[in-house]
Amino acid sequence: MFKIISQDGEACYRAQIFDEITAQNHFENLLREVNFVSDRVKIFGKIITTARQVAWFGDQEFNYRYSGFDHHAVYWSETLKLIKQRVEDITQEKFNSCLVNLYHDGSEAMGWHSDDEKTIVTNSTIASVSFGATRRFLFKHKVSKELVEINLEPASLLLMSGEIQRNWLHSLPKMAKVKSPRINLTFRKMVQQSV
Ligand SMILES: O=C(O)CCC(=O)C(=O)O
Ligand SMILES: [Mn+2]
Repeated sequence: MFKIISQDGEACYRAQIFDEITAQNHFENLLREVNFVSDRVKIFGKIITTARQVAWFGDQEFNYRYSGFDHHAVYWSETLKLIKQRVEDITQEKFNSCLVNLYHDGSEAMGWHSDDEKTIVTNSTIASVSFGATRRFLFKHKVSKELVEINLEPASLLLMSGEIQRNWLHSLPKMAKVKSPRINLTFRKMVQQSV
């Protein structure tokens, strides 16, 4: 693990939490097994259907509301269970839900945001695992505007914890030269689960 942010919250990065073959298997199984659907987000009051696709998993089926929309989570798939176990072994923390994002290529991205919704336990760790194409990932401090950049490689683990969501934004910028897909999983600790 190496620290990339240690001020006003914490972020650290670890490459290769799975060997190459295991990572490739997880990636292919997720692509095949997960029922990805387009996301709907509100940007400047306008509702947009994203090309990026998502799926929610959790300890139980529940509805998670964000960006003005309900998202339905289903129980962990076998592949998700294996990945979650590895993440929990490394972090010694438990996660009760996961957002899976599929970016078909570098034209798909995620804008500046922080994961500070009321449905997430305040200051809890978010564990982000990536498979497939390597993509840039940026943090921006909300006040100083300081930028921190990291490449999220396949099989890597990025941990965000402490007050990072309160003080920093993060984004996954477009990368025109990336022509292959990437899957990202963010393991989270949610409160308020309504079935
Ligand atoms: O794809 C990524 O690495 C970022 C995903 C993210 O920030 C999120 O799902 O909240
Ligand atoms: Mn996020």
